[in-house]
Amino acid sequence: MQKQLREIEERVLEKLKSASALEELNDIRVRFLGKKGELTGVLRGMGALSSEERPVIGQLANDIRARVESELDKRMGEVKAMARNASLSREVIDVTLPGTVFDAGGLHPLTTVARQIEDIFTGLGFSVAEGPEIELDYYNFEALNLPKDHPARDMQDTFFFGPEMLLRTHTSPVQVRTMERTAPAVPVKIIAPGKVYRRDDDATHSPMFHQVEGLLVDRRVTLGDLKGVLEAFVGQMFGPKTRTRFRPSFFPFTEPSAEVDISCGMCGGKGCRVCSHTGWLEILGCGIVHPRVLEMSGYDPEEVTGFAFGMGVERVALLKYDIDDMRLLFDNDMRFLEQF
Ligand code: 2U9
Repeated sequence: MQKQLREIEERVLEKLKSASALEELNDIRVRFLGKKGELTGVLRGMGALSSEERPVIGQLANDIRARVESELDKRMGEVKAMARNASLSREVIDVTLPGTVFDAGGLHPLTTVARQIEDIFTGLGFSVAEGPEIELDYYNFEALNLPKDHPARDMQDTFFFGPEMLLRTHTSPVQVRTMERTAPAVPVKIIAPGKVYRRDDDATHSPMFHQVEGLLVDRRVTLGDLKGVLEAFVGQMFGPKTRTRFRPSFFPFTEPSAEVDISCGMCGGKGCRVCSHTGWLEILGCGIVHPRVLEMSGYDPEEVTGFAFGMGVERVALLKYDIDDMRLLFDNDMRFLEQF
């Protein structure tokens, strides 16, 4: 029996040496050490041995089992390491190959300009407020002193969904909603950037465009405050040498109202193609908030006053970058966009 055990041991160790796959090693484990394995089979026959022989053979069988198991584990480790190395060498990366070049993305010029405008006003202490693009007639018109039959409603050809719902034609409803929420507390000092919609479509108008409007309501706000804020804005946006000009104008929601021109950056005010030979470029509208507008949103016009302004982001971008057709901003032609 001793001989038989030694012979099994020799054979197993031989097989282990030549095995090169995990499946082979598992087979060997089952065939020799398993419940129906060879070694187990031999041990079952130990009942026939004498009581002197039994412990000797038992000891030998245990030693063999231990040796085979340890050799098996060792080989398992080696075979696993070999498999790992083989897969690593298949995955070798040739770092000398040319890489894949990805084009870096960039911001759309409208995004850049909108953020610049926002940064300047937040730097002056304004907060950013937002609101819905689908609005009620009340917030877009009524609360801004534009009742149903008001002729100035025609200034902003509107997309209606029904008698009371529309696509906002300006971001002013955001200021109205903010005042309603805040009244009668002061100050209200916000800008409202966002998309607006009007039935207009040509080289200088798009049916969807972007506005940034501003509103400051507080005690004793004056036209001087409005001029100071807008001059600070123009200086930062178009350069400190840029001059401003306030021309009287009309809006139903402000009184008095003005349009603001800046000196033409192309010719320095001498007159050129860009400024239609006037030396001036119109960039925004503004005014002192109409007392009725304050009143409708819960403020006492005897206690507080306010100023407001509004500008088209596309218009500012056209002026800043000397672009002559607004549609270029919406065509998504990379040859155009890559220039910014
Ligand atoms: C409230 C009160 C007053 C916002 C204002 C303008 C003047 C203005 C135009 C500029 C070019 C619109 O994009 S554009 O077509 N806007 O001239 N906007 S005052 O006045 C407000 C707003 C909200 C409660």
